[in-house]
Amino acid sequence: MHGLYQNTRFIAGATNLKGMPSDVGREVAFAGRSNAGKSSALNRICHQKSLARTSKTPGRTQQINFFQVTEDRYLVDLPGYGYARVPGGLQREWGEFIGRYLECRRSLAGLIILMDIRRPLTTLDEQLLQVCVAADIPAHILLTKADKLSRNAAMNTLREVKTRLANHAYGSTTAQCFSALRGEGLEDAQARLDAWLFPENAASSRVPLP
Ligand SMILES: Nc1nc2c(ncn2[C@@H]2O[C@H](COP(=O)(O)OP(=O)(O)OP(=O)(O)O)[C@@H](O)[C@H]2O)c(=O)[nH]1
Ligand SMILES: [Mg+2]
Repeated sequence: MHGLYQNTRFIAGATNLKGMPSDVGREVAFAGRSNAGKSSALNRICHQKSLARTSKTPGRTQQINFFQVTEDRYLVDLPGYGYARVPGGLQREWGEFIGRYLECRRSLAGLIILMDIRRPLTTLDEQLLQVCVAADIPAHILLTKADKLSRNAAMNTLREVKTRLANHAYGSTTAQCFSALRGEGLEDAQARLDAWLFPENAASSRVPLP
């Protein structure tokens, strides 16, 4: 049982940088294409059904939503990118907004990038990885909806993604399979969040036992 995230609650939605909660403490943001499964992953990780709104209609989350885990630790649901039916001008605005958020936000400890396991590492995903490298933000990829593939196929995709990351100088970016539906990969994802949000706990758990 993992209790750290289950009391997470929505605290603010922002459509511009000024509307964001003050930049203190630590936060981890969830980014990815529209419909990649960001909100579903957040809900699963927090053991709540409707903390973040999920939808069959892509482009549903159109603002940056902040969720408070504990006093000054947050999870952040970013608007999805790459939804074709959003007009170009608006897409650019979102891109700029997210870009500025990634570059300016001092409390951002890491980025979870979600990709549908059937369509990983699109051009837009790679652009996001480049921003992470340039801004020195650690990134971890969840290959979502892993339940849509056989275990073998999922593992093959994961291996290919890791090879591509290494070949593209995103070598420090880690990746795993994930299913919000089945809970696959939940513990690994939580461990990654723990390390970014609660480094003090990680440090103490590394103390060797006598
Ligand atoms: N089979 C399966 N479906 C999933 C999984 N995760 C999400 N989905 C479905 O994918 C769709 C999109 O999920 P969301 O969590 O709303 O995706 P999102 O990335 O937050 O989407 P936007 O906010 O619109 O950018 C919904 O119909 C979900 O039920 C999963 O692990 N397995
Ligand atoms: Mg969403």
